[in-house]
Amino acid sequence: MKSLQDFLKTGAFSLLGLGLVTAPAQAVNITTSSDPNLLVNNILGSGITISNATYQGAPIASGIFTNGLASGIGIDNGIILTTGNAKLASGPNTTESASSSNKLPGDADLSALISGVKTYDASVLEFEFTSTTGNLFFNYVFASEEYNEYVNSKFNDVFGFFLDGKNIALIPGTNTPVSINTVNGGNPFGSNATNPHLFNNNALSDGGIYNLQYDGFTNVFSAQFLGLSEGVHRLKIAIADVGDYRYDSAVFIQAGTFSSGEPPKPEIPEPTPVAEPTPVPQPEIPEPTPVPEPTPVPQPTTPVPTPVPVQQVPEPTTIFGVLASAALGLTSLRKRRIVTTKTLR
Ligand SMILES: [Ca+2]
Ligand SMILES: [Ca+2]
Ligand SMILES: [Ca+2]
Repeated sequence: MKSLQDFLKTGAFSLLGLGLVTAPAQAVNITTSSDPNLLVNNILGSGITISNATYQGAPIASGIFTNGLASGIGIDNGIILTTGNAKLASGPNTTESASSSNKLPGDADLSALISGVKTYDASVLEFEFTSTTGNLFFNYVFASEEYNEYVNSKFNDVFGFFLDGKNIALIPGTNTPVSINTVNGGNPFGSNATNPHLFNNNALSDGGIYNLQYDGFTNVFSAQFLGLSEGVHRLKIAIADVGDYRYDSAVFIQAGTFSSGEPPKPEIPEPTPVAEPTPVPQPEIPEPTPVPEPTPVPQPTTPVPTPVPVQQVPEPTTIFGVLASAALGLTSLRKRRIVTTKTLR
């Protein structure tokens, strides 16, 4: 038997997908692209040389983003890889089920990270690189529409940065992969949370405040590896839906931070909520001056004499009056008949 969550997943539909909701001015701007060299060159920083880039996934699932700081994700520009349609990332948050089912397969490496559940709609960017220092760093944010209602469920959308086959997308200071079930605010929001200090809630029903479609996202994390051996290494950036094709997830990677030295932290602000709009000052409307009550005119004290009642003389009844009344009565009857006939028809 299907669980309630399965039912809700398949029964729900995306208003955006049906074109019933038009998102207003975008906060984060997305230009979709599946050109692997364009994507890799965007994140390329100092001390790294890149070659043999490939992209596998839906053309609409990845691209370039700009204006990310205004949306509150903490990274201003870079590349985005999603499990659906990258353009759905733009705020405001209009639904808790923004989805694009691209009907593409998952990824074996990602499936291995979350054993037992199938992956779908994978987007994979792979390339080879060398590092002048033997170290590797880059900054990223993971976001998902699966928050908060599918936290701690099997719909645990997954991503990974596989450095020579080993995932380095880990919660800082741990060996735990970053995912919905390892970084969240709980389900329901506020209970049974995991690493909530690393999570930013944006779910509509739980008081989301960011100008972003995804219902939740992580802080800015730094992926890193120190002490690479000399020579060419391989990085595979991959993200996929888990359990079904629905409810997009995304990974944002900061432009220019894929480098051999640690990117400067102070330049990466923590996500900040979208500022409240400044209220437009209202013109001062003066209070109306009250109109003084009129002074009552004193009534004369002399009593008015009561008029003598006049006897009512009845109008004389004439033959013409009788005829006229009869004619009017006939007219009224005809009108009613007509009306009645129309009603019956
Ligand atoms: Ca949403
Ligand atoms: Ca999908
Ligand atoms: Ca999903």
